[in-house]
Amino acid sequence: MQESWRWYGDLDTISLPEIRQTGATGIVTALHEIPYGQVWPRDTIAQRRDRIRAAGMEWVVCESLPLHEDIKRGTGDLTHLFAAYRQSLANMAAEGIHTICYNFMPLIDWTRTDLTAPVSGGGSCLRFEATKMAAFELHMLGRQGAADEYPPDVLENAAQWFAASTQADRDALLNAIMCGLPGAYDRYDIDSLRGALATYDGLTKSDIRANYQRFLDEVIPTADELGMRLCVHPDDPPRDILGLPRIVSNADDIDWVMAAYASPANGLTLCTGSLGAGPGNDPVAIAETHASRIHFVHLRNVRKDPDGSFEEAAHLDGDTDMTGIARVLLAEEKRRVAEGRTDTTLPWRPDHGHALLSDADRQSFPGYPLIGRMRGLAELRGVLHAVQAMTS
Ligand code: DNO
Repeated sequence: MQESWRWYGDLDTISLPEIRQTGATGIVTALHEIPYGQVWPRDTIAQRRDRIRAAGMEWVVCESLPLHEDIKRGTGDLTHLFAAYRQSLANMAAEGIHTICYNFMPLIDWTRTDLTAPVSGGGSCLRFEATKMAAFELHMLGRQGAADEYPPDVLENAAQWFAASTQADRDALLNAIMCGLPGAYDRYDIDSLRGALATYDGLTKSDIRANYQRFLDEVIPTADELGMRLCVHPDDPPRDILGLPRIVSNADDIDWVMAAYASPANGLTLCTGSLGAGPGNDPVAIAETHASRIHFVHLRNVRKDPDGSFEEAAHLDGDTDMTGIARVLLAEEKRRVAEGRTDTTLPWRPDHGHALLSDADRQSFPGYPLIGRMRGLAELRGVLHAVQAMTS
């Protein structure tokens, strides 16, 4: 397993020399400044790679090469968008980057309702509160049909939260929900969000699956030829959000994706945090089933509440069995060695972290503070070393 760390390039307040001190040797990054749908130029990729190399690390995974919304929605003539995606892949491969993470979440990426929820021992974490999500959908956005998706007690709590909330509370909630996308992405206010949601009106899960199938058919053959590995990131949280159908949320969905195009180039980012937030999901079982197609790993833990709320727990706390995950992944690496595969070292990163100690004084992307992530990295490093030693 190779320790890696997400870095947001010039948008990041954490520098490469600081990251080097965490012990990570791999960098996970993207050309966040390039708008969706445009080709990533070779020289810009090379410059970014060389900058990382000069700091003593390697750019090991591209997270993410995002898909233009038209591809997910299946609107218009997509020829130029698929061509641009393939060209970006070719440019990345030419500069030595072969592992590409992306997601197929319509419109918005990860979703939380609180960016600084208190943690009992001090510090803060990201949290998804069913009550607040319902309050947002019903009382701020006024989304038709939202009431049918929550149990009565959550609806009642949502009405109470809204009645007691100040404008500042509501602004903070909108900001938290819209915060999932770093870099040069669209941000919505309530009106523009309504407009954006309307562009998905009438699209069902099977429509989105058909659009995803088309994407795979268009790009996986190229990735195959280039010796690349694409790895889809699961939905976060793994459920429909704002009425938008999500199709990479559970074991059945992932079975579908893997079967939709049977090639190593069509792989999975194992995100234990995203999958772990689904009450019916068993991340260890999913990892076992699809081990040979996992190309990148996000290790994170969550603690779930019965009403669908969850919060990001410390990396070894929470509901997911991290030692079990370590066992599966380390066994998979051995299996790959025995099989003669070349991709025998899985890149992983501590995904998110609590904001701890001086993290609060430093502006970083929500979920991506220095000290909290370094704690997660160090704890997980210990687990991986111990499991490795016990199983070799
Ligand atoms: C959140 C991340 C996601 C992830 C994308 C991958 O912190 O895990 O934003 O990068 O969904 O495309």
